Amino acid sequence: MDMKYVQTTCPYCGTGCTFNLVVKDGKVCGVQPYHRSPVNEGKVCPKGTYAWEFVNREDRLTTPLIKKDGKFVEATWDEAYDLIAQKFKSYKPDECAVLSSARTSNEDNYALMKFARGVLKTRHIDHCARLCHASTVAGLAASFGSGAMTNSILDIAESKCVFIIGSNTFEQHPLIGRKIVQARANGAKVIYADPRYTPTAKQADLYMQFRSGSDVAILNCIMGEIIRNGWEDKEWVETRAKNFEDLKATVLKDDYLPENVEKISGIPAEQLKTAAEWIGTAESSALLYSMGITQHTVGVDNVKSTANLQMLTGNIGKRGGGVNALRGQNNVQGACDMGALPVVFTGYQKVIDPAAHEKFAKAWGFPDGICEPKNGYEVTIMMDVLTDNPGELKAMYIMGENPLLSDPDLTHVEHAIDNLEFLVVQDIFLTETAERADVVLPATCYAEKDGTQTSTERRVQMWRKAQEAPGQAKLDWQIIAELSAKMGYAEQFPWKTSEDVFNEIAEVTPSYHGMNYERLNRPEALHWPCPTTEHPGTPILHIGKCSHPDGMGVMHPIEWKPPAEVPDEEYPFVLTTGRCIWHWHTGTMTRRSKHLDEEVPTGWIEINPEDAKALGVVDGELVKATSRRGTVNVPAKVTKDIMKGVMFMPFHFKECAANVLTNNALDPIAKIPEFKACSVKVEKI
Ligand code: MGD
Ligand code: SF4
Repeated sequence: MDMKYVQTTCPYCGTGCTFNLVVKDGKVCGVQPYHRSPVNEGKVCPKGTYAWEFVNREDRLTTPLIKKDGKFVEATWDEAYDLIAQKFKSYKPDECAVLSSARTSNEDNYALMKFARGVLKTRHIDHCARLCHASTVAGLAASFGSGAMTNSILDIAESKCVFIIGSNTFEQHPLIGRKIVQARANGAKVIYADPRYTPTAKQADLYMQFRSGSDVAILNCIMGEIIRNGWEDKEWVETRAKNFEDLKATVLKDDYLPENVEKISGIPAEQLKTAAEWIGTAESSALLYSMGITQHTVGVDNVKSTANLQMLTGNIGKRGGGVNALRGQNNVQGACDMGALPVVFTGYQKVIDPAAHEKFAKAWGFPDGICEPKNGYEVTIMMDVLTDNPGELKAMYIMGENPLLSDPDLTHVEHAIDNLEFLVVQDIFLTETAERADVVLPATCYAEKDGTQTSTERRVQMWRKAQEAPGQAKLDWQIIAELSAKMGYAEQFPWKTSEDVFNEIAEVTPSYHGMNYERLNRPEALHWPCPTTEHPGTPILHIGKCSHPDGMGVMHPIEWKPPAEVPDEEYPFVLTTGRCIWHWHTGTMTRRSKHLDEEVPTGWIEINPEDAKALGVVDGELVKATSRRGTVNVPAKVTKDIMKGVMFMPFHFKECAANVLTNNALDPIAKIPEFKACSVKVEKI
C-alpha cells in the first residue's frame, strides 16, 4: 500500500486553513491535521474535515460534453475547443461575457482574465465577489484607498474588544471564531449584532438582535454615543481623517439617539449605549463583518459606516483593531486581485487608466490589441441586459460558478441564461448551470492541482497536487491556454506549469511582485502588499497612513435608508438568507460529501414561535413561502433564534431554493443584490 500526506489549503471558506490530504494508492481518502499552520493550529471545521469526500465521486466530470439535440454527448478536447473557438470568433467582443471563479486558483483566474481581455477582447468579466464583497471593495477603497481586510486573522486574538456585526463567524469562519475565543480569554469584550441568535451569539458578552437592514442606524447611533461621551480618538480624527465634522453632524442627529434607533432596529437603547462604551473605551477594538453588512442595496453605505467607526476610535493601522471584512469563498480575495472584475486588471490597476491599459497591452503582446479601456458589466447587470435587451450579449463562458442557484431571483436568471445563444461551463460537476450549457468542460479540483489562493487576510497560500485528475479533466488555466492557442494566441499563453503563470502574475502585479513559489512554499505567511523579494509582507494595512495618495482616511457621513422591499400587508415578513456550517454555497461539493449531506440533507425556513403560532404552523411542517418573484415549499423550523417578523433560509438547496424568493434590487455603486432582506409571506400547504 502506498500512503502519502500532501499539505494543502482548504477549498471552502476564506479563512485559508492548512491541512494534509491523506493519499492512499494514488487516491485522496482523508484529511489530517497540519499543526504548523499559524491560522488554524491543526484544527479544521466540519467542511474542512470532509473536504476529501467529493473529490473521487463517480459523478465528477471526466470528459468534454457537447449538447446535440438537447442531450449531452461525449466529445474529444479538440472537438470541444474547435466548436468554442468557431462560436466565439463569430461574435463581436462585447457580445461575449465571462464569469470567473472564487473557487479556482489565482493562476486560473489570471488566465481567464487574460483570455477575456486579450483573446475575446471583451470588457465584460466578473465573478461572484459581486454577490458577496463587491461593497467591501468599493466601500473600503473609498475610505482607506484599499478595499481589503485591514488586519490579519492572528491579530484578532490580540484585540481588547471584538465587535461582530453581520457575520456568523463561528459557523461560517469557525477557525477565525477560535481567535475570538482567544481574545476573550485574554480579557476582550465580545459584542455581537445580528438578526439571528446564531452560535456566534453564544460566545458574546453582549448580543444585540436587530431587524435586518438597520445597520447604518445602529453604527451611527454607536458613533453618536462615542462622540457625546468624548471617547473618540482625537489625535486620529484630527491628523489622519478627513470629513470628521460632517460625520459628527450626521451621527449626532436626534434620529440616531439610542431611543430612536431602538425603534428602527429593535435593539434596546441600553444595549446600544453599552456597546458604544465598550468599543469607545477599549484599548483596541476589532470590527468583524461579513455578508450581513455587504448584501444590501445600501451595502457600500454599510461598509463605509464600519470604516467610519474604526477611524473614529483610532482603530485603523493598529494591532487588535481594523475593519476585518471576512471574505466568503476561499479565493474570492484572489479572484478580485487577479482582475476578474469589470473595472480592473490585476492588483486593482484600473482598466480605464490609459497607463494601466497600455502596460497590460504591452506586457501581453496580443498583435491585434486587447479590450477597449472601458469598464464592463457586473454579473447582476449582465443578467438584466440578457433579459431586458436580448441580443446585446450573446455568448458566455463560465468557469466554476453556478448562477442558476446562487444569483438572486432565479426565474429572472433562468430567463437570462436561456436568452444566450452559446454557453460554455467549465466545472468539476454537472451543475444546474452546466446542465443548460452548449459545451461543458471537465476541470481538475483543488486536490489535483498546484497553485495559489489568497485568503481573506490577503495571505497567499499554496494548493498542492495530491492525486491525478479523473478521466480527461484538465487544469483550469491549461484549458484556457489550449483554447487560446486554438484561437491563434499560443504565443501569449506559453506556460508549462502553474508556477510559470504565477511568475507572470507577480511581474504585472505590484502587490504580488515580491512573491514566488519558493517563498510561498515556506510555512510562514506572505500577506500582500509584498512589493519586493526581501519584503516580509503586510499583515496590517494603513499603519501611519492610509493608502489614498494623500495618506488620509476619508470619513463618509451616511444616512440610514430602509431596504428596497419592506414588509406590507401582503408580504408581512422580512426574509434573510445565508449559509449553514455543514454546507457550502450551491452545495455542489458539500451535498456530494456523505457525512455533510447526512448531517443536513435539505433546507428549511426559520420562523419565530409567535409568528408560527399566528400562522398555525408547527416545527417540521412543509410550508409555502412566497415573495413577489416566486414560491417554494420548504420545511419550517420553529425557533426562538430568529426574531418575530423575520425569517431565515439557507441558499444551498435546489429543491427549496431561497433564491427563487430573493430580490435582485442592487446597491447603486457595487451592484450587489439585497440577499439579506426581502419581503415574503408564509402559508400552510
Ligand atoms: P458555488 O456553489 O460556490 O456558488 O456563488 P457560486 O460561486 O455560483 O459555485 C462554485 C462552482 O465552482 C461549483 O459549481 C463547483 O463545482 C465549482 N468548482 C469548485 N472547484 C472548482 C475548480 O477547481 N475548477 C472549476 N472550474 N470549478 C470548480 C456563490 C455566491 O452565492 C456567493 S460567493 C455569495 S457570498 C452569495 N451568497 C448568497 C447568500 O448569502 N444568500 C443567497 N440567497 N444567495 C447567495 N448567493 C451568493
Ligand atoms: Fe475550511 Fe474555512 Fe473550515 Fe477552515 S474554517 S476548515 S478554511 S471551511
